[in-house]
Amino acid sequence: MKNLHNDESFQKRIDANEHVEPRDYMPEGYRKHLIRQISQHAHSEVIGMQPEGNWITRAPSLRAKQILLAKIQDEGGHGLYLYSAAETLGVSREEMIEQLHSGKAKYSNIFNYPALNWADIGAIGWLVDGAAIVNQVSLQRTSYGPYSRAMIRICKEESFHQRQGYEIMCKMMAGTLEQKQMAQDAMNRWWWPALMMFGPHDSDSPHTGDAVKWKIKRESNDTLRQKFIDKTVQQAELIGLVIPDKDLKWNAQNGHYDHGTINWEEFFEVINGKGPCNKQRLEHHKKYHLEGEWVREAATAHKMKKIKRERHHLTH
Ligand code: FAQ
Repeated sequence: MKNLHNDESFQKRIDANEHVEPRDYMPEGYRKHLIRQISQHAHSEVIGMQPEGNWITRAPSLRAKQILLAKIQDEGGHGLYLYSAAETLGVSREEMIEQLHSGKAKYSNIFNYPALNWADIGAIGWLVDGAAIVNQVSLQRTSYGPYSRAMIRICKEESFHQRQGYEIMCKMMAGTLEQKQMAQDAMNRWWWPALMMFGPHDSDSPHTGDAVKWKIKRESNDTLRQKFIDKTVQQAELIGLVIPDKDLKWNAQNGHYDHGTINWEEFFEVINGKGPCNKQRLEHHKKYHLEGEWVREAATAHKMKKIKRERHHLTH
């Protein structure tokens, strides 16, 4: 069945749960969808280093600093796996960065909010990585081979990140009244944007239809959001944090938590460039991208020399 060049045989492969590999036939829409999603995912990992990077020098202990440093380095690595996975679809790293800088490519809404104090580092690890991992565990079974394999590696590291954040929240909730208030305040600010990370409701998500048909998405935005809510509410209760949603309640009939209305107006403003930190995040990325140009040049020159040397060995 492999490599038959038409959309019907492609869909048969998808229905049979086969992985699609870079040289296999794929419909143009499938390729485009993946380039958009994987590059946005990669940009999110890299831009996501900024709110936390800001706290490396102010971590409250050497232990906390080492853990945070390792976590942020992991995020950079995740970005690299994902850029490489997207490159297998025929887009270059330069094009993807250019699309990020021009605003054509998005990155996750969540990284446009500020990390104001140490409790925010706990909330990011616990809620943001916690939401990311629910989505990424599902994406391990995505139909595109390189994306799926990148997700398997990423999930191993992401579960450590979630625990790092939850540990900070646990410590603060066992601390002074002021620390408890800081943790609750961080929870109040990060909860709703974390729910938005899963994207619009299924009924308002233009890409879900194709994504589910092609098994790029194995579960819908709402299904994943619900999974995240169900497991996180219990973790919050365990340490005495209150979920900032007066409509949140256990629904014994369907075995899930019902939640209040998400502010989609805020979501669309943020993803369309009008969040609290959009400008700052992009300017920072552009500045350091420019400053790193000599590194890229040197690395490319080194690579070219190596290729020439290897060719020389082969032909002599
Ligand atoms: N933010 O039709 P759908 C992390 C856009 S990794 C911004 O539902 P789709 C690790 C969407 O692009 C976090 N935009 O779209 C970490 C589309 O607009 P477009 C990143 C969003 O693609 C932790 C429009 O809305 N993870 O955090 C968002 O089928 C800590 C309509 O939406 C991923 O990217 C959003 N949240 O589903 C790092 C996971 N949601 O492109 C550092 C992979 C939707 O047409 C520190 N991505 N939009 O202009 C996905 O699973 C999917 O792309 C969704 C969106 C679920 C995000």
